[in-house]
Amino acid sequence: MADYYRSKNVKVILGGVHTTLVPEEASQHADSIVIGECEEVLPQLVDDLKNGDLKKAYKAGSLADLSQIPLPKFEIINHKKYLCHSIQTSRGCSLDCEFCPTRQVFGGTFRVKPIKNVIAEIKKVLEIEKKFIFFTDDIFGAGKKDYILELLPQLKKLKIDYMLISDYQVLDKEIVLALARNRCRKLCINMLGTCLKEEVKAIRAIQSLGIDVWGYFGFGFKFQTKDVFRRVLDFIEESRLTHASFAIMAPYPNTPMAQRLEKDKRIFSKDWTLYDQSHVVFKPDLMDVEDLQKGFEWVWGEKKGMTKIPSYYFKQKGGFAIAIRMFFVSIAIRIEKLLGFIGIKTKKRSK
Ligand code: B12
Ligand code: SF4
Repeated sequence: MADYYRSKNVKVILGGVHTTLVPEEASQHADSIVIGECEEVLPQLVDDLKNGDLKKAYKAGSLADLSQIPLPKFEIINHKKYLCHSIQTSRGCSLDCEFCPTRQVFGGTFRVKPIKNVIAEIKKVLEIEKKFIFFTDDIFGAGKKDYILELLPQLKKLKIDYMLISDYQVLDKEIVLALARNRCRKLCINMLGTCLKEEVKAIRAIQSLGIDVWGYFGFGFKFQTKDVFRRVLDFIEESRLTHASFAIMAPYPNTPMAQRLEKDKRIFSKDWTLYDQSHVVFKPDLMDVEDLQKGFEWVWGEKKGMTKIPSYYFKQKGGFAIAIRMFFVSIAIRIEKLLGFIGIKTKKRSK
């Protein structure tokens, strides 16, 4: 696409995760690239563009200070086309997954946006349209409990329904209860296909507090054998997940996973169009390439119905429905002991 536009004399500037991972390659298809976060360098880039002095590459001297990022111009988005508003509260992550490509973009640190800025952003999108909020953080709060516990009650005051992505490694009883008390409606949990009994119990406990749980399953981990697909299906049934999504792990360039597999000469394709998490591009540890590809396709086929997300999933609930739900939550909170299962340490994601 970049080559096409350049052939029509349109200036092409590339940025984002892929460009940051392989800047030399991206550079061959662009007039200029931005490596890493763009906030610090964007004003200079625009000036240079105006003055006909565009540099080949821009890279910020430091990670962005999230307290200085301006309020986004949400009004220029065509909101009718989206089921929910996307809001970001943090950048980076406190975990250390071998396959993760975002470390290079956001550094190895976890940074949060000041709560007053998050609230200002939410108020602004609500002025446009009152609808469901999706927190697009890698891992909401990443275990920064004081931040989470201060933010959540403020979300409740705004009367919004919201969903977020998290991981067993950073969830604990206190956080889950706070989510339930403060109108979190959906919790997407990264799943390694370990399918432990403790995970089923944790999911059922969260559901009993009125939070709908979605599972994001990854395939191709070191410890997985070809029976993982059947086990994941049984796990979904047992834990009564309402929605699941499946991905084949991809060794994105320059990640620790890619370096390890590269060393063992196990990556057999560098065709980036296959790095969509639906194709196997490396030789897995405990199964054949074909087992992984076929197993992944089989799981999607079996769970076709539940992988579609109906738009009513995101409808903001009315006052009466919320009152009823909070009544049940207050009862459910008495069964707090169930939540002892949260915080389970699953096998390290890189294994
Ligand atoms: C939220 C999210 C989603 C949401 C998006 C919802 C929404 N409404 O936005 C959903 C769940 C839909 C999703 C789906 C998928 N996602 Co996703 N997602 C993310 C997540 C967690 C946050 C994205 C985000 O908002 N980042 C915040 C912004 C500020 O960061 P940024 O985009 O990198 O932009 C900064 C810089 O990179 C740069 N920049 C970015 N673009 C550009 C462009 C220019 C011109 C310039 C100058 C600068 C620049 O400046 C920005 C500000 O500093 C990221 C992880 C992450 N932390 O980025 C994964 C991530 C982007 N997703 C990923 C993947 C693989 C997918 C899926 C393919 C998964 C799947 N198998 O289905 C799909 C693809 C969907 C699609 N059609 O593209 C991978 C991508 C890996 C890669 N090498 O590209 C990531 C990195 C997750 C991971 N840890 O592996 N995703
Ligand atoms: S949970 Fe893992 S994959 Fe996700 S951002 Fe953190 S380190 Fe990366």
